[in-house]
Amino acid sequence: MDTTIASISTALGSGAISIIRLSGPDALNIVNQIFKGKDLTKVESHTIHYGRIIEGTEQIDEVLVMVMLAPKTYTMEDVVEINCHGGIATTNKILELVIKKGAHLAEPGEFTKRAFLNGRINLIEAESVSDIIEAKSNKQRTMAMNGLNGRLTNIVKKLKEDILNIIANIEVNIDYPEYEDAIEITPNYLKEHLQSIEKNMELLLSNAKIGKIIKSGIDIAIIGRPNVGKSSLLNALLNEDKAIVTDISGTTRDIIEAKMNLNGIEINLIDTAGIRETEDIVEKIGVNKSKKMIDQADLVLLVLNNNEELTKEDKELLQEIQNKPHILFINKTDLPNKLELESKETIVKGNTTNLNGLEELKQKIIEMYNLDKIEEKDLTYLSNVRQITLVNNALENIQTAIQDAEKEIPIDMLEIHLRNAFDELSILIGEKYEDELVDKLFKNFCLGK
Ligand SMILES: Nc1nc2c(ncn2[C@@H]2O[C@H](COP(=O)(O)OP(=O)(O)OP(=O)(O)O)[C@@H](O)[C@H]2O)c(=O)[nH]1
Ligand SMILES: [Mg+2]
Repeated sequence: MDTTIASISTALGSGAISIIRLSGPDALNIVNQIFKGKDLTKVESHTIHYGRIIEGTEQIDEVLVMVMLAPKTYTMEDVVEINCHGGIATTNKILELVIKKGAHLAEPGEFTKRAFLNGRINLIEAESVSDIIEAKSNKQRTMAMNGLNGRLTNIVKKLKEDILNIIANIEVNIDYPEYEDAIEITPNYLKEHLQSIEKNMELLLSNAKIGKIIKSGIDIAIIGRPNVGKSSLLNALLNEDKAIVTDISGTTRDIIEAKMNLNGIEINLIDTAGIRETEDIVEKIGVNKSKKMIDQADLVLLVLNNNEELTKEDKELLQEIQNKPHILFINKTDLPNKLELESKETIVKGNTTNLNGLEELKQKIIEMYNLDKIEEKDLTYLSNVRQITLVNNALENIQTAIQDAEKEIPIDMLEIHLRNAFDELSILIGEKYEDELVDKLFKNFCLGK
């Protein structure tokens, strides 16, 4: 980290202003060489200066330069930000100049990585920075902010503290058995305290499901035989003519995706090719994609035709979705009923001709995922697979320790699992880390952050 890095921090394109950011020991010197205005090495920290960027005698742009000296900066290093006119040519030109003067082109996420490595933010907070940038809805933004402002970190730290307390008491019991005022670690004491930690971890994990919904939305695959009205349903839900609808079986050949919003949650609707045996090569590929979607989607919306008797294909599909979260939509209720279905499943009846049953369908989805109960205020959730996996690992260790306590296994053996759980949570916050993993994590960030 003794190098000075530089990058364009704003989105590239036409805009009023672009920012080129530098961080590192030479940031000031580098910018000073191409800046005509005040001597930047002599100005106070956290000040802004008007001047011109020059290359030899040529003026490149009229700019404002922000000088922020270590350690009170984003990276805890000297940071200089050049605010120039927006647009690709000027912004790239200034970046090129600072690179010529010795700055290294920053990798994606490298500024935030430095903020982490220099101890200004922990890993949860660093990941939240990326989430804030990616946030497209208010709920996503609030959730990311609760990662950045330390709410999620505090929950994890409290868990760590609880585990550490038990470890400390075990140590005292082992090392100083003669101390009478030490808490005696009985299997019951352990069970009681570990179960409370277990409960809190389980809560964190079950809430993570809400977190995933807020962050990635819900993928709903519309599945069914040809001609039952899948594409019509997609169009009706979107209130737009997105997919081609005809009375020819096998109209939809490929996956068609579209987004709608339910209670502030993004719903990714996926219309698929009608599933049937076919010799048509193109249709066959489509049918295979549809089948794959049954596995991949969060929820399957199986469409049946009210105006036809249940076919062999319908029955196979009903069988296939048994172990997936699903809703049955019985379409074409404007036509005479011929379908008989013995089922206790979640069924919604309606039709896309008069748009009957669509509100009920939306309501079912809302109920299924408790979308009406997601509070805007307290959205403190684990926000990615890394975080969920680590809490899961910690939980497994706690559960093993509980079983050990029940079997009255010696406490020094049991303590190993508590230390493992503690370590997993340390990795979660980034108090313990491997360089390679951290490198990988920040590579997913956008450039300039
Ligand atoms: N009467 C009636 N006809 C409908 C309804 N929904 C769809 N249809 C008609 O059913 C036919 C097939 O509709 P699509 O939406 O293309 O069916 P699909 O399931 O997407 O068919 P594939 O793409 O071939 O798998 C069209 O002629 C639609 O107009 C409905 O609710 N009532
Ligand atoms: Mg279709």
